[in-house]
Amino acid sequence: MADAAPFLPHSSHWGNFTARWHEGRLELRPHPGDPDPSPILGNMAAALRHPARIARPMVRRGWLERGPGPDARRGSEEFVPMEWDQVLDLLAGELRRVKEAHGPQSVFGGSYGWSSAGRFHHAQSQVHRFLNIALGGYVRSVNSYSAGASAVILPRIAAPMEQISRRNVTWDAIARHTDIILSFGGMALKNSMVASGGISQHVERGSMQAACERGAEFVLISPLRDDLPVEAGAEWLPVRPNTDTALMLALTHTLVAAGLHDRAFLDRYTAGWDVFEDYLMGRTDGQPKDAAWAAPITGLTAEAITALAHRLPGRRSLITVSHSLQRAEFGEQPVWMGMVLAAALGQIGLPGGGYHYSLGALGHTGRRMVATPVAALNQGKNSVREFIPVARITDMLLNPGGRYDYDGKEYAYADIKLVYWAGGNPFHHHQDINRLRRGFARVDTLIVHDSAWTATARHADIVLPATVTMEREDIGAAPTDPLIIPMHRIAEPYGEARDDFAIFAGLAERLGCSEAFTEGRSVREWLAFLYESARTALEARGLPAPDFETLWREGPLEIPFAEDDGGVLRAFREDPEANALHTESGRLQIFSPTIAGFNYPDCPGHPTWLEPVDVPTAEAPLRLVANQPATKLHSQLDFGATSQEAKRRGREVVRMNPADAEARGIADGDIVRLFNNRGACLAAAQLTEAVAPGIVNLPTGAWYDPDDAAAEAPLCVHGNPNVLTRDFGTSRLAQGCTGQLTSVQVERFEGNLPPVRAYEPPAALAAAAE
Ligand SMILES: Nc1nc2c(c(=O)[nH]1)N[C@H]1C(S)=C(S)[C@@H](COP(=O)(O)OP(=O)(O)OC[C@H]3O[C@@H](n4cnc5c(=O)[nH]c(N)nc54)[C@H](O)[C@@H]3O)O[C@H]1N2
Ligand SMILES: Nc1nc2c(c(=O)[nH]1)N[C@H]1C(S)=C(S)[C@@H](COP(=O)(O)OP(=O)(O)OC[C@H]3O[C@@H](n4cnc5c(=O)[nH]c(N)nc54)[C@H](O)[C@@H]3O)O[C@H]1N2
Ligand SMILES: [Mo]
Repeated sequence: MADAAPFLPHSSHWGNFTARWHEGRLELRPHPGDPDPSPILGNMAAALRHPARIARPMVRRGWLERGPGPDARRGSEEFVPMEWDQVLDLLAGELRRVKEAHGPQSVFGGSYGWSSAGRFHHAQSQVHRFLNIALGGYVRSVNSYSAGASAVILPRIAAPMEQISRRNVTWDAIARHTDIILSFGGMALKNSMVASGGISQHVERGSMQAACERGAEFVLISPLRDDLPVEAGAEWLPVRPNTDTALMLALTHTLVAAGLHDRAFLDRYTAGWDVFEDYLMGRTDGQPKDAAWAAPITGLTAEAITALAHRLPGRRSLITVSHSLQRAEFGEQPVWMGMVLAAALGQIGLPGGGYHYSLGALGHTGRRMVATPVAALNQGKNSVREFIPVARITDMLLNPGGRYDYDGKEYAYADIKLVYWAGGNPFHHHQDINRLRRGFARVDTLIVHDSAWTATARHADIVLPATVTMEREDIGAAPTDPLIIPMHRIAEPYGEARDDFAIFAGLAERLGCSEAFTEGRSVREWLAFLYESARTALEARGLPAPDFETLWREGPLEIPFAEDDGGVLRAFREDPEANALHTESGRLQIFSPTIAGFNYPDCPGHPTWLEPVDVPTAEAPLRLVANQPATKLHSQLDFGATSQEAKRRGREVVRMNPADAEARGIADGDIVRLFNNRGACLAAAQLTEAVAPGIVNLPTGAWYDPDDAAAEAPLCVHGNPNVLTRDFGTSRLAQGCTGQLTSVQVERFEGNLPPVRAYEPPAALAAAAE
């Protein structure tokens, strides 16, 4: 290789960059305008040639020999390599069989997952489009693992989640106006590193520092001290997990008892305060929700709660509630109660004040929107009515025809024969993985596209190797980022990997719908087509609007932000009649007659303290916080350098308080076993005072690596906390994921340490391929 290739622009969910593949190595430079680039970029190099990559199409031998059907051997049988033409014929035949015999309502195509940043090769959009066109539809999933409860409760009590989470208080306004920020669940910088579709500037650290230097006070309410960066200068109140609702009630009670709540705001902008106040003050149940009541529940002192309440009124206060609080039993409650506390303080809709759900969870929040977003791929029309709230997947697979409640109605689970997944990793993201495995054993056929041998790929019947983002051309854009990125190809595809689009185009051809699927466009032509909507919008506003060829040649295009208008809450505050909210009263809903009318004991008509079922017991005395990993996005590129450097002896790190470790004879660096009655996993212990006593913190993301030979129930030897979490909905209202918290015991692991095999291609594969 004589001339070095040029650095070309590309993008990832954790940041824009330029890169080149040079002498067998990836050279990568973060976007030069990014004040705080993410270390997750360090995982990118491994993406290209790691042995965990899937090199060719593979079919599970048992499925080939015995045909489609329920099979508990999924995940432990060997694979047979196949040529592309052969495997596409086989798969097209299976899709035809299932469609004819059982109809599209027997195909689950929810395919939840983050996949990659490019807007065209967005795997989930590709699967949905393909299934709609080729089969007429599929059983879909609604809402997300991120915000299952809020997506349902927020529109009923305030506004659609996107409005509250993305078009609300900005970091600029916080740096300038906010006096005190009560951050429930924190705003860890590890989280805001990530933004779907890409991000060019990580502004959170600088904004928090600017606010702090101006004199803003940050109060962190969280079991982990590092849920706010040192730059925020926060005071830490280590609340007991899943008791925030009780704390918020007590703060509100203290305000009301002292006459410090904003009655004028409540009268003008809210509905149902009176009903709620009867509950708050104990007039309905004889129990005032005061600080003395909340102290033993939350693990804080009554004095600390009262003192905090008195710091709030008369100042520009901001209440932030993280996604994590609602990824737990009764997750609707803290989201709702956080809004009510903010309403009682009367700052909602003012610059830098009020209520923000999920601020800092992603690099999308606290920003302005861009004026002209790039179009998304049209997914076509789905004729199938059946759906599930996304985290009910195992329930559906195990109980065809079973009834479930959701948002005021009753539904039945579809009878699923075929599951199609591309761009997600349910063996990472779903709770109680050992149960999920039993669910997947029930279907006829599981099809997975991925670039690497994740546990999901290992459990599939047909595995198709997908390119990684740097192996293809795409267009990067997010509605909260000012750059449109022409994403150039950095390296040739690994092995025989193909783009998801190319795989679906090959299947569409075999199923007689090639033209409908591709619309006769090449990849380049699709990119130009998606970009065109943004270009014409720019042109209409008299802004620079280069054509696609120019964008492709000249690199990232900066487009202007829309003004910071404070979103719907500001508009509502300014004129509550003209800008009424789309809630049942047109106002902020403190008591909801509609929700009360559903008669759900797990989600009553106003925010309520409900005692969680999953609390520590003698057998499982510690609370596990299974939060997002700092060194990767979910399970993606777990084999990358940044992720690997943070592991110890190849295992994910579980952090715990030194007192809890000492009581168990655990030293820093020891391999420990975390267990409860659902499962067990190994991890490496790290002792730190940043974790409150009684808490252990094992983030998600380590690839599930079951030692099926283990004497007891399967043991994940690598540290995936989802073998421990409980597969149960937030409530009958939203049925959201509750994976953030559970109860466990931890002990030193004695005996022979089983090796981590998570990144080795399936063991029998090599033999079969020889
Ligand atoms: N216990 C617990 N569990 C949780 C959470 C928690 O807090 N606690 N958080 C939940 C949340 S918020 C979320 S969003 C989920 C995330 O869960 P997922 O989105 O499923 O996680 P990822 O690891 O990002 O999975 C993406 C997969 O897509 C693959 N991929 C990437 N690009 C492409 C592509 O172009 N084509 C194809 N075919 N594949 C591609 C990657 O290799 C990877 O395997 O996890 C949830 N799970
Ligand atoms: N680096 C990185 N960033 C990410 C992701 C990733 O995988 N990696 N995933 C992205 C995605 S998809 C999403 S949805 C967001 C998720 O955003 P979040 O759900 O907010 O993120 P988590 O890290 O799961 O949780 C944040 C913190 O909440 C605290 N917490 C947990 N339970 C409680 C509780 O009951 N009370 C209180 N007060 N605090 C509690 C924990 O200490 C935890 O560190 O993150 C995004 N950002
Ligand atoms: Mo998420």
